[in-house]
Amino acid sequence: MFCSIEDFKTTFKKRLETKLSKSINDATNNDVYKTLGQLVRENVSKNWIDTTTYYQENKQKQVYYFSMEFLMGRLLQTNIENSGQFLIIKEGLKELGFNLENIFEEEHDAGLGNGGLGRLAACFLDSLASLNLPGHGCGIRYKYGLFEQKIINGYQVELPDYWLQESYVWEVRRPDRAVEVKFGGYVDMVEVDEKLQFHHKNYDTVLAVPYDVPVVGYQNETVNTLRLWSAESCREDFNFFTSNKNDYYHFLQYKRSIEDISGFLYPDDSTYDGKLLRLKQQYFLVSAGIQSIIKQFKAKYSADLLQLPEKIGVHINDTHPVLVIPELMRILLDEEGLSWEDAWRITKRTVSFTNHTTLSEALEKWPVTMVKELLPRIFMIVEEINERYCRELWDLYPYEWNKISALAIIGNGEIRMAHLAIVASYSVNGVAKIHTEILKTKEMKDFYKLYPQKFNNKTNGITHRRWLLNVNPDLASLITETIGNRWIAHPKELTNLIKYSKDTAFQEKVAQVKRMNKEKLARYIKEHNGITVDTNSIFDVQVKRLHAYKRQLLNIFHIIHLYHILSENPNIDITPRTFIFGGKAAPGYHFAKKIIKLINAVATVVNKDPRIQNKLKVVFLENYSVSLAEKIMPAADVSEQISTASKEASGTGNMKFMMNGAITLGTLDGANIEISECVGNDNIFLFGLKAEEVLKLYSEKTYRARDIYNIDFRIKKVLDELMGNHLPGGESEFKDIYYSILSNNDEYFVLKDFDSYCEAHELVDQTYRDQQKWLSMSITNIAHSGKFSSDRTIQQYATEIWGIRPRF
Ligand code: 26W
Repeated sequence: MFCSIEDFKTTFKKRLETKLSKSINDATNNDVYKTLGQLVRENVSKNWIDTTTYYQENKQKQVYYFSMEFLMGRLLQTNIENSGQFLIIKEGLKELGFNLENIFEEEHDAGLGNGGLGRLAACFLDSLASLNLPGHGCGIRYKYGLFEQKIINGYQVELPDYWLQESYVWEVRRPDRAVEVKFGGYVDMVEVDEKLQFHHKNYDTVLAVPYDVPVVGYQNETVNTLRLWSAESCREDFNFFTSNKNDYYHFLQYKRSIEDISGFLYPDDSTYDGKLLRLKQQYFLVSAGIQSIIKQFKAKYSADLLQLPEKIGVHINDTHPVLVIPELMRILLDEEGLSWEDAWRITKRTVSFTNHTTLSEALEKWPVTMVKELLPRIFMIVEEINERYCRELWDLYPYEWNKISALAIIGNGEIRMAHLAIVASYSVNGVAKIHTEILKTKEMKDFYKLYPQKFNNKTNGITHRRWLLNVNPDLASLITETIGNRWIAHPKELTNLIKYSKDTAFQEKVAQVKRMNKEKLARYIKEHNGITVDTNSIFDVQVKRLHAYKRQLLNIFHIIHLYHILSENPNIDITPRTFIFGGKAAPGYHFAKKIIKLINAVATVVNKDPRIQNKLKVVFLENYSVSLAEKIMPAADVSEQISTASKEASGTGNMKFMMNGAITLGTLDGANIEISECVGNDNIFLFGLKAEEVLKLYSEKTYRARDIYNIDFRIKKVLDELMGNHLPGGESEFKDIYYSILSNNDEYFVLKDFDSYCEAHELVDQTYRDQQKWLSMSITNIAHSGKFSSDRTIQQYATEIWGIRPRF
């Protein structure tokens, strides 16, 4: 730790000289970033070692959060703030001629996730460490993270994200902790002393090498670990080499195929795609993680594996790591020699599971043939779990074949991963109240009847340290000036702001901060999109993955409608708006990519039409990512959360916006419902069908999108625009969107909710004119956002699911 600015400056200059052979006068921002990153990591090392040693010596339970995705973003700012060295470093660098904010920009995002699920995992790690809780992440060190998005000619183009090009300052490679993961081959069964033994033979071995990243708690001396596994070929490859007739090229190909296992993150967000490489990735993560946990456990508790559930929790982030179940069983049965009954009891009491979606296309089902071939022993175990479980079902529901086969883990030649997760875990949770209710009453209804005690809700949260303290320092200081700094450790205390919601002096200060943040974002937009936006306009933002159910289409239809109104009547009195979009589409998701093109096409037309007189601007920000979100959230006035009710499990962007004073314009879906309960209906703009209404329309099949098209001339005009030749791209560019609405009957009720959405926008427009009212709404949102801190969420996981306690 640096004890003074002078101390920092001296150490920093010395390091720059020794590591990069540069003097301070020659150093670039990137040199400063690398040097500073190294120093900060070294500074947290002592606490990291102490925390790890404490966990090794102390016998308290620890949790491992298994996730295929950790969307960490940048770490320099968090690590500096959390280790309490911000002021010294900022001042020191300033004296050396550098601006710390610019240095942050040098860091490449660790984009090891797609969206909500991966970012949630990152927020959870921050809260675990900040609450001194013994919880660690276990993931994959993908060589390529989520693709980089470029917009060329209005279309999304994907480029590889080689985030490791310039070495990653936060990681420590630990080859001594590497483990072997086995794929393929066959299983030999032999009977020894009337007991069956299983010998896996002729397999391919992959070496899993861990790279540890410190997770620094907020000014509290706790540093937990995010362990990311990388696939490498191992020495035994030599056998391959010699047994394959010295075929060097073949050998290199084989090596490459092994390294490919941790080669890239699958860019699919919410659609399951049964690719063999993805299955390999899942087993690779799970096997490496569980082996290393068991090794550590045995070193600490000798061999009493019956104690495992009291000492270790394994949490699975959606079904992607669900193979932890058969893998743990395999180790307990085959390597540790436990009986099936003991192994099963231990496993069931160790694993807990979160579901993150009800979209049926996202539910993972792996073909039996694929699993059998790639993971022969794992398949046998899943089969045995299924058989025993089906026998129990038979006792409960004799002769009810249909019911039993619907509930089975294996059916129609597939393994249903969600079923396996529910049956073999002790806790199943949804991520917002409505989502958990839908799981209990609809998607997982029969399982809820079987195991009511397993189901519980844990409404998502976000770390207020990153999403308020770090990204919006002026708002954070204003809050501290007003109510003191206890909210940083106890975010619920933000409610103390409520009494200032109507205080005009405070309102003016909040407005001033928002104005400055908007100016900053406006500069970014000018620089990156070449568009000048009016900072007095309402910044109306929808940033998230592109998906039909999230209904970016509803938003852009409304913009086209506003454009029609304004172009017909340029003098109409509307509050100027800047509509900002951002988000990536999965590379194979044709429809989502068309929506990106449509947004950009509308932007081209609207932004340059003189009749609009700058009252409307449309901006699509390229490459939405954690670091871009950090620039957007503080500057937003309106947060668009407009999914078809019942479809968005929770949403977490909604919480980030709210915390920064944006007002939600949303449907009663996911966590919007809880946000509206907290702030009250006067402080949110709600519209659209409710979840029950949506579900009813689906089941009754009475909805006819074409009827709305025929009756509502505004909608007709908007849709016809898609088939006309006003928009760049020509007549056939948007026909798929047009037909998805009219021929495929508008699966997500865009037309049905259009009128109500327009009304809500009218209200936004009117309300914004009354700045006092608007600011009071904005402050009320900030004041209630503490409930959506991931500290609250993690506290609930810790006490209600995992049973772990803080170390201080
Ligand atoms: C296997 C393909 C696949 C990939 C990702 C299937 C499913 C997913 C995720 C479950 C999708 C996801 O990110 N879900 C989001 O999780 C967030 C955190 O809980 C929620 O806030 C979002 O509502 C939910 O869509």
